[in-house]
Amino acid sequence: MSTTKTIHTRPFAGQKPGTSGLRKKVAEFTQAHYLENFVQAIFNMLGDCRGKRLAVGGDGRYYNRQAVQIIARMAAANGFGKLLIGRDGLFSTPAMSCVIRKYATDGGIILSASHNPGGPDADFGIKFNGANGGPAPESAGEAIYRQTLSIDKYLILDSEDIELGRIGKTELGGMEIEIIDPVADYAGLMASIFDFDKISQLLVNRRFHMCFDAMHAVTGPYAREILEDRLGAKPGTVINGVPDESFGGGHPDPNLVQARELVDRMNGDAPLAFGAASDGDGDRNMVLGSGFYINPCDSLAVLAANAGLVPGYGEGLAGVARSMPTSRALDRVAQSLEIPCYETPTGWKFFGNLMDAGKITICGEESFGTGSNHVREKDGLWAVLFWLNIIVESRKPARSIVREHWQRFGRDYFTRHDFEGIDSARAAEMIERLRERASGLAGERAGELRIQAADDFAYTDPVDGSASTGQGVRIFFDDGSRAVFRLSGTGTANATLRLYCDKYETDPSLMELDTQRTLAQSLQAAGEIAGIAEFTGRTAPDVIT
Ligand code: VG1
Ligand code: CO
Repeated sequence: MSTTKTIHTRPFAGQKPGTSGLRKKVAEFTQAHYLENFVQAIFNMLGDCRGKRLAVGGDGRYYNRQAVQIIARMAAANGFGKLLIGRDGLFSTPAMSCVIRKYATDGGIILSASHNPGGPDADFGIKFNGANGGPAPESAGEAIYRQTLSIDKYLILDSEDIELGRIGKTELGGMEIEIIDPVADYAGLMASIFDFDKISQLLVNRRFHMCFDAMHAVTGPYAREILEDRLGAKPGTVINGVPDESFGGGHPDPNLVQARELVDRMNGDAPLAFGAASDGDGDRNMVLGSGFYINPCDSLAVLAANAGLVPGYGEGLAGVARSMPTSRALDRVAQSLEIPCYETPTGWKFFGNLMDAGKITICGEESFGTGSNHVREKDGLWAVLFWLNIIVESRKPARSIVREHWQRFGRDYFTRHDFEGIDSARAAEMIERLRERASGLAGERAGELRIQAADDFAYTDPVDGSASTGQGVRIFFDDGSRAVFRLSGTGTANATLRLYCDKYETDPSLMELDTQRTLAQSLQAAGEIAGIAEFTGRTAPDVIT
């Protein structure tokens, strides 16, 4: 017999969700009561949980399975009616969004710290998605945080672990548990959007070789089933496809630095036509053409411009959206399609309302995240399939598609410079000082450039009117370039400063320039205005994307 226990607890400081849920070191998460407090705070925020239905799963990192067991016991004790769990405790973030929507659960809990490294000495994370399948909006995040500040007890069942490896239904303390295949529903959704027959013809073609790097994270089983099993891509197309608790010791961050193996293969003896990588929880993607890096801002714009080639978007796009630091390449596509383009703060939680209200169909971020209203999350594999569908319909390689896009719309050169592991107090001081000065910067000279306008980005949700302030300082220069400063909200130690920079070019003969050189002057000016060297002690960024 299992019995419900009431455990007395005390609040932990700092359980405030960031850009994408709560992320901390594993050592912090595994302290007695730490995870439990946060989970109970989610349940308290939801109110009366009796009879409610919840989906649970994660990216397979260290502590994923234990966390699923704890959540199951707590859900049963709190009176939930049903729990849907991905087999082995797995769900990619987009698949979770798909499952919440398909089975109309009251929400879902995703165990992931996305691209942050995994393992006993690395990071863990937890995020709550609502009934629409999307990340909890800021107001819900605030409500959860308030609960964590006053929590004094949580409910948990005293019971054996449940079997996570076998598909089927069981019961725990009166709550139904159903273990489901984490891939099937998602794969079915992809098949309903894209032309699988045509993509399959491309992938079985002896001359078209591609590689998908799952980076030892959750996308492996998804990519294998969809690309290799359903679409017939050659065995071995998916590399690093078995989820590992510490992601093979790497950072599952799809960029040129972390996805080294993919990059090497792209440039190897047998050149590949197309390459892609996804992050820890499968919501972000990097796509590469043959010898050609595709900037995520351009990728987003290309998807929007070519959506008409994909069956799922044949009826056209209602509108599009991008996060503020993302380049304005998307805006140019929207203008030509005569559809609205929304500019939101960083993080997927701001897109959900726009999608629910039918205002946008496709959206994305500069950080390798793109998605559409098929779910309420960014979706890495979806973007890869989208690209393949465009390639097969246009009969052009990825590289030509991007080049032709630039010729038609002009090119937005874009880069992001990350200064990692910097002192949190100094970083906050730097941003604070920029904020205070922003409104007075217009007209000032900075190196060779003059500042045309500057502000501290604020956003009012056009659907529910909620306001979000302090979302990044923007500086617009008189040569049409733009610099943006903000601090990362996904790290677990110290601070990371992100400096984003873009510049629009319309001269057809200037479409193939070096990005860093093209943006050097603006980056230099931005660095001087903010005093990056002075505040961070750094003269160069740690990561450039
Ligand atoms: C980063 C990215 C942001 C993305 C977020 C979550 O946030 O910049 O665009 O939405 O990660 O992505 P920040 O606050 O560190 O800049 V994921 O794939 O970690 O869920
Ligand atoms: Co992610």
